[in-house]
Amino acid sequence: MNHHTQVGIIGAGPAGLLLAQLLYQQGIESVVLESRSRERVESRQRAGLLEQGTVDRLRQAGAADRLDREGLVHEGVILSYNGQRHRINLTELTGGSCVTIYAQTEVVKDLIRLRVETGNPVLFEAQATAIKAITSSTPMIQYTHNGEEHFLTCDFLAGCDGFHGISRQFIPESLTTVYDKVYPYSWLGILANVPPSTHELIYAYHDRGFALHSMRSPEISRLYVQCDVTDTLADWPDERIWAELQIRLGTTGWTLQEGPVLEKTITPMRSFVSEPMQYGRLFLAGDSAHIVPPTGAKGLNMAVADTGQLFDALVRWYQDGSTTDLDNYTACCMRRVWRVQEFSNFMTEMLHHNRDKSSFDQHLQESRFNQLITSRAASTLLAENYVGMAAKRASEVLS
Ligand code: FAS
Ligand code: PHB
Repeated sequence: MNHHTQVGIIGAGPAGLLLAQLLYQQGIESVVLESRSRERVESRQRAGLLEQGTVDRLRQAGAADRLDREGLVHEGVILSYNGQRHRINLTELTGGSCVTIYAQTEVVKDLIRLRVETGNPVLFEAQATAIKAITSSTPMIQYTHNGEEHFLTCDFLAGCDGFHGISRQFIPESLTTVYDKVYPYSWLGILANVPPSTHELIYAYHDRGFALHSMRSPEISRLYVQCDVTDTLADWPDERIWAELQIRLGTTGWTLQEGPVLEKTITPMRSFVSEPMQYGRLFLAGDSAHIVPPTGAKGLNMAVADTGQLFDALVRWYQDGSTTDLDNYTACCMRRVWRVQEFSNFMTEMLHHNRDKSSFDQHLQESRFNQLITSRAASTLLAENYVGMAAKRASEVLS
């Protein structure tokens, strides 16, 4: 089948779905192509923490009713170093900003439901296989759906197909610069049917490895332990996970509640940037252009920030034909992307145990933690980065 739309979107993750909904509100039509089933996309456990900017964009899109009812608003976060805890008062240090715990699975469900309710197509199990005529005014996505070949022409293409998607490959290699850093450890994450043991997140450095105490609801906990890159789930029976969590998160007078493990996954840790984020009428948004280690809780939030930037630029083009914001898309995104890459790297290096590090570097790591708990300036910088203020202001040079 040959068909046409204004904006062709590859990927029904947060980036693709939010872009489609924002465009719909402006009367700009789009088609979302998603290679997996709706059930798979809605059930994949991933991010859990939303910046204020992300919540604002979801409200703008009319997709935040359930988020506003069920999201857990956090005004602080706890850092722990070998059992020594310190609370970063996010709201006090940032003049009122906070973060919200609301799972990516729920964001995706809310956006898909909106898309379906407005009668706009998300084609599930539709695999984009090629992108053509990218530098023409009618680029085309070739895709397979229900065993047949289809061709979608459009004004613009949004490559929202994640790190393993195809769109990044259609930017000529001669124009592309890739920045890549692979960390020597992974995260094992569990979803547990047990109420969280604290009402805020705990990021813990321990000589045995990093651990994170997060949550999904007052009934469900989300926890992570650092593991080796060669580990598999078979190396981590539930008993071992809980034993390590007890040690790494433990502190005097506090008990971590344990419960049935509902889901278990291992995620590698990587920092990656591909520049430029555009070529002709193709624009990348989200993980298709960059990924960060989840220590800074930024992946989903960066995807939403890219989407907002691309949406604003597309609306300007449709309204007055101006290409200024589209031409500046990569430059504007990159300032924010590198600010977030730096913060995610800082949090990852500070909080993970790396036995290959020299003792000198391990002392630097401990000193960074001590600066956070003794310097208001240091903890303010962390708070601004964590709530997302710093990335939003990445272009505003102090007078
Ligand atoms: P996504 O990867 O979410 O979506 C891309 C979509 O495109 C997918 O649904 C895919 O099926 C589809 N697609 C790919 N190729 C296609 C093709 N050829 N045709 C059609 N569709 C195609 N971030 C955090 O902030 N905190 C976390 O704790 C965290 N944990 C994570 C755990 C894991 C295992 C992973 C992989 C990522 C995690 N992230 C986390 C980052 C994650 O949340 C991403 O930043 C976020 O999903 C980015 O959203 P999108 O850019 O929309 O990409
Ligand atoms: C999560 O709840 O899944 C989560 C929260 C904060 C992070 C990473 C993951 O930094």
